[in-house]
Amino acid sequence: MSKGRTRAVSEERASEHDRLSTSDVGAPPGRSSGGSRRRTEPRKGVDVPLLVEQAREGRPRAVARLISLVEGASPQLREVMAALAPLTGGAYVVGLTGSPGVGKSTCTSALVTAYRKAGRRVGVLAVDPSSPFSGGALLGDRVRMSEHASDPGVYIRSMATRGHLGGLAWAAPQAIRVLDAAGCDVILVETVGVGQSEVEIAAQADTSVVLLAPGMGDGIQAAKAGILEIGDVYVVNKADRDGADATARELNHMLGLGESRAPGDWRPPIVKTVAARGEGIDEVVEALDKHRAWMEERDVLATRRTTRAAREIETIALTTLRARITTPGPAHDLPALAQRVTQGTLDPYTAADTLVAALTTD
Ligand SMILES: Nc1nc2c(ncn2[C@@H]2O[C@H](COP(=O)(O)OP(=O)(O)O)[C@@H](O)[C@H]2O)c(=O)[nH]1
Ligand SMILES: [Mg+2]
Repeated sequence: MSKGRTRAVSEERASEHDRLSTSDVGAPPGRSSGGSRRRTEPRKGVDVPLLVEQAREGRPRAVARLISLVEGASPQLREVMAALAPLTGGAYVVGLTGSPGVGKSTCTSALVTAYRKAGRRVGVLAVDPSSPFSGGALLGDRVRMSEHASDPGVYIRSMATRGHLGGLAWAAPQAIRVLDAAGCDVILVETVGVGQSEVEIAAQADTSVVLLAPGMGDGIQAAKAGILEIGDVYVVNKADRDGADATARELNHMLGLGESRAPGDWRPPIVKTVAARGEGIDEVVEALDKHRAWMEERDVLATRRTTRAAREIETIALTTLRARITTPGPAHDLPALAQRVTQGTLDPYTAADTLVAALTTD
């Protein structure tokens, strides 16, 4: 970071640093991490319209602050989302999933390079749904993304869920909206870990990329985790290593086993890459473009996005309901109901009916 810049510029620079250095302080809804309070919970009374305007102009600081409002579940979150709504829908969201160490961050970084060469603005969101802490994996991501740290056409942000159930499902789509409104043409969402949460993230992407690498026992893992169903594009990374062809063959075989495709259906391609050297990345971009075109031709994209929005609404509604259930109101009292169930004077189903009825009248 240069010290010789003008104040305005150095502020921008500082915020670019911010977006990297805050990468592991993402708080789940309703919580914040102590040391980063200042950043994750911007002071009250943020001028949302101004912030949104600045984000639209592509100012990294404004983008970073909007995402912080999202992560910190700011009271102004609703205002932010209302202001962003008309500005979204322009970005193409690509999800990258796969086991830790397979090369997601390296591949993401290489994709950023490719998209930047094509003049596209890129947002990167690295999310860690598996761990309550953002440890080594995200730290490594920062190193692998660092070459883009000073590029004003790239926003990079990491989020950890800190073990908060549903936290990621809740926060990630909102962060994607911020990047979308900020004018990103492409948003790359990298998830760490394998499992259900990863599948959920894939549901938020327009196109899902599943990465594998030779010698990681990935084929079996992939089948177990059900990620063979979510890939629109498969990448066998580390093709410089022995066994890449075997992994690709095994994958091809496994994908074929589950085949019940009609003519015209999408057949997920398998692309071999050496992400560390940027090899095969153009082919990945080509596969992503093809998938996008395929979806647009058939209205699949619109359907996917509507499904995504439905899940998003559902998640927000459930989060709201859960909060109301656990906060006693005038007509409902969960602890009191629980006590009656324990005493045997009420059955849990009747108790639940009472609770649900009370929630809608309270
Ligand atoms: N040999 C080889 N190593 C790679 C390749 N791509 C990434 N790596 C290395 O694999 C390690 C994990 O990469 P990373 O991108 O952090 O994986 P992630 O955990 O999936 O994000 C790093 O040391 C990378 O340098 C590749 O194509 N070939
Ligand atoms: Mg990574």
